[in-house]
Amino acid sequence: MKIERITLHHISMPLVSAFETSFGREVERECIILTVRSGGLTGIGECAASRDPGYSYETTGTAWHILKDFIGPLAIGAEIRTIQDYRGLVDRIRGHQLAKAGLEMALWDLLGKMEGKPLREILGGERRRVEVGVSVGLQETPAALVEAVRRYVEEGYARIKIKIKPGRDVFDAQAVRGAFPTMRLQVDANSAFDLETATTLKPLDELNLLLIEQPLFEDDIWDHRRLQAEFRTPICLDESIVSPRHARYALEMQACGIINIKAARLGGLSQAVEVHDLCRGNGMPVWCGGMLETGVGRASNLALASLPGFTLPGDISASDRYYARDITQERFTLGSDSMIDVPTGSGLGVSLDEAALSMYTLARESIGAQ
Ligand code: OSB
Ligand code: MG
Repeated sequence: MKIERITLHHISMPLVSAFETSFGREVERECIILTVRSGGLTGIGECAASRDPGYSYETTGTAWHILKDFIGPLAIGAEIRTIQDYRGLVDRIRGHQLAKAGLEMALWDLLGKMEGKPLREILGGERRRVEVGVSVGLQETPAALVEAVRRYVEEGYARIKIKIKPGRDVFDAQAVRGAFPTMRLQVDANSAFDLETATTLKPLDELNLLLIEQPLFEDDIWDHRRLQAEFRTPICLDESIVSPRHARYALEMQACGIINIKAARLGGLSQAVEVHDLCRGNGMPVWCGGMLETGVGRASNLALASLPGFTLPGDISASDRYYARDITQERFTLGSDSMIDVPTGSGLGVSLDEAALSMYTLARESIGAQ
């Protein structure tokens, strides 16, 4: 396919409730929606960079710049037959994984539409429904957290993740565990601790948690290896795994017991599948993380999570956990057994609700043919 035109939409969507982590509090979620035209078809992608450089150094501002001034111009007019052709083009751009992943998603959508196949099938996914959980942000008090968790449990979520930070860690987790003694529970620190402060987390080892996600620095795999040696509970890496190489380092160092796979953080679905394959071949369980995606990114996450190595529930909640009105016509709902159906239409299997998209759009810009 020849990429004729790429349009970037910088959007800001109100979350149904504020989402607070160790790196900040989001009331509105910003991201970039990409539409890519080729041969009469339009592919849709989502770049998960958010307003602030909290989770990642990338922001909507840096991703806009990299997409508009570097990735876009490389892709426009290029003959892209496979996703590997696209990877060859963007490999010379250092870093900026979220930006690269955004356009790659739109290309997968286009490829799927050209072939008339759902993304699940192209990626080699086997499941038609995937098991999911919900990621619950920091709340005012442990009691409020327990109440928030209770609401999600009543909605049918069978796996809960709570965010922790120094001072809001063991006590919060104990409160939730006390209220839900057998529920599948995990915690996520988003890099808020160091080796020294992480010693205070030791009581978490008594709470029968599925995993402790990214306690230490995002660029540090070695200290996670040292911490893992002190904990029975599996450490799970999120921020640290920005490429298949980093996944190999983590495996070789035994720095973690589990890896959170996010296509966005890995620079695209193709590298997410590579990490999946590597982990599967080495007996390392993986699960699909989330970035508060719109229906576009959620469709991509569901297709990815249908691959056989995803043996733990993903952070892929129903649309109404995030947004009152999403930008896709399709809405994802929680089914029985804490599962969500994987889309079956060609490509991502979702279409844009243009009115909603324009309502949330702060800026729009196109490059390429008219
Ligand atoms: O660390 O997993 C994370 C959201 C934004 C950025 C990073 C993370 C998260 C979440 C929410 O935990 C997952 C989701 O429901 O999309
Ligand atoms: Mg995380």
